[in-house]
Amino acid sequence: MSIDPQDIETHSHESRWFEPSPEFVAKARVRSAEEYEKLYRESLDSPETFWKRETGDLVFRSPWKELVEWKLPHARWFEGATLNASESCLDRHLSTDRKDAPALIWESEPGETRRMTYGELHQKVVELAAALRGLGVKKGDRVAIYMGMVPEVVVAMLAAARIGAPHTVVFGGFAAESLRDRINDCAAKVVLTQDGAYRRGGVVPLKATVDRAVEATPSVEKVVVFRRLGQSVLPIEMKEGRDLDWDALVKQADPEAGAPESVDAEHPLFILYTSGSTGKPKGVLHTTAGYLVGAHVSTKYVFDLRDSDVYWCTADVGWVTGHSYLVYGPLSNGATCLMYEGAPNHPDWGRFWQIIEKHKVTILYTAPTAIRAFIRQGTDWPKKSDLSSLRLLGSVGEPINPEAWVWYHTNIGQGRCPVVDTWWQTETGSILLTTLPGAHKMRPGSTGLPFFGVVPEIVNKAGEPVGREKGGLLILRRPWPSILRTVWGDDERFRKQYFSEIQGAYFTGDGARQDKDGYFHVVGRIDDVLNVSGHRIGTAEIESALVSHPSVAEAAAVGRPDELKGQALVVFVTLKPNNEPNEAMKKALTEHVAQEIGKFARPDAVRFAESLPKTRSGKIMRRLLKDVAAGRESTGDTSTLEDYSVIARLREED
Ligand code: 7RM
Repeated sequence: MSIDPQDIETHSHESRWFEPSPEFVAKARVRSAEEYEKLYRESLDSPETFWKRETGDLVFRSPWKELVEWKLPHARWFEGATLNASESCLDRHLSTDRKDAPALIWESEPGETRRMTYGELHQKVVELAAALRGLGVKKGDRVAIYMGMVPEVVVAMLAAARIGAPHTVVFGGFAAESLRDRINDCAAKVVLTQDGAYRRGGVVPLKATVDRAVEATPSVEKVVVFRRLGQSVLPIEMKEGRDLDWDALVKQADPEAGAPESVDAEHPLFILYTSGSTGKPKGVLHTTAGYLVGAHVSTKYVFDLRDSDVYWCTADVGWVTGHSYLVYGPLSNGATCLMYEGAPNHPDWGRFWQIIEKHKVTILYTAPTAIRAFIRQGTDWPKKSDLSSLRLLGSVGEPINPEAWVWYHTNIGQGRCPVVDTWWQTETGSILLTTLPGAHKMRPGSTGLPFFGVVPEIVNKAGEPVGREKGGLLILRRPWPSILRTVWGDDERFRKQYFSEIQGAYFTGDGARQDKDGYFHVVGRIDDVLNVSGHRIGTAEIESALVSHPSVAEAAAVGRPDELKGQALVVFVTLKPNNEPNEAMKKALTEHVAQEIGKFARPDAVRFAESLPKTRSGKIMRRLLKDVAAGRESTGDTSTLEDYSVIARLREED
């Protein structure tokens, strides 16, 4: 950690409350702050009772003997239980009405729709599981998945889980080298892919990328190819002896061989790679029972799911949000999930809203980066569609600035839908900080309160609580079921990264504060916290002040080494259309920040940018902007950067 986080200053003047509507509350699972408090207390004081009741529907083949064992830094949950995650997500619904209810409604980028009931999805998973067994994939072998957003990617994940083979999904935007490194790190035996996918009207050649990656992956024996586009749209080469056609393979398989493997609670379910600021990506390992319980219970309460809901999580399956809230959480709850193949602006910026109207989506879960992009395009787009089916909105991935929150609540939720701002990480596996939509009032920019079983605290470097209205490090005092178990192949890195900073606790890497009402505000990665003339301030605070200016669409704040001040404040700003990036604007924005936060936070430099460098899941990469601001080359992992030309352009403008 580069700075002493002791006194991150708190400058958000947000004090507004928004209440869920009485109609929403009346039907909600948890209807008041008191009810939440009771359940929360139970989850901490009588965890056995709490988790026994809340997991009753998950199908444990044998019950657990010990709820949790916490031998720092290793947690083990539900020891003694055996289960199969695909059985919990699929088989358990077959004896109910859900068998014929849609599990997936798929909207392709060109506009086709496919529906798959729980019965049909189950059938496909059984067949592929049998086929994988036929290829010699055994319990414990790793299966890599490099696909787009098609129902078959869900089939692939659940089929791997069915035979006890941990999957590693690699986002389809990664280049061959990144895919190769991830396959090699976990020594995957089989790669599941597809010929290509539609994206922004073009075609992404996934299979061709796999071809290049597997030139240097000795562990890979077979590549199974789903034909999404067909040979006439995107011709691909199939290598004799290595590459197999998905459909042909599945046809030959004996469905009898697709029975679920019984696995122990702590059996690995998946490895998901997440980039560190330096060094190679970390393979975050999640295990079966704890992860599934975390995803299942949080989905049920945070999204307050009903059988009548059409639930849409816009995240790609290549990210943890796609794993927990597109696949394991909603399917284990028997939900109907919408899945969209393409880009939010194809063929135009109205696409999301048309999809909501067309499929009568009731719950939308998306990211601040998308919301800010929509704001930039204006309110005319959502106005063109009927959004009256929506009843609940969610946000995840970054701090959402109050302006964007209110825009989302007003223009998409039409003032009617609660917004849950959910904080969590790849490592946490499931949502840990949030409001519950029918129980809590909401404060824009705040992620709310701890979810059941979660004990967050804000501390200084010595691990002492800093109290309310003070910034510090966000840590978690107790293990929760879906905590990562290790970094694949590097337990020492796991210990160092998460358990060496604060004695006896999990360190999130985030800076945060609790407001006077106890609501948590995450102000950004602690490495990004700025030290401006002795004042420590989270990037989110400055960015939020900038975005509250009517001309600003998006902003990123970083520090630049400065001999006099220690750190000079440099802000990168993307303007809304029809605004001139000139000196007058720079001055106006500088004054605006001084006004909103204080003179000490007046930026030393304002730089205009067409777009900001982001990860492929939409997070601003401040680390790279810091290098641009300091005029130095970037080192460290850039494989997650969405568009390298953004950085090149920023450097040119220097
Ligand atoms: C789910 C996901 C994790 C990091 C996390 C934070 C930031 C995520 C919020 C947020 C403020 C939120 N996993 N973050 N959600 N910050 N408010 N609601 O994003 O591993 O990719 O990223 O994202 O910094 O540590 S992740």
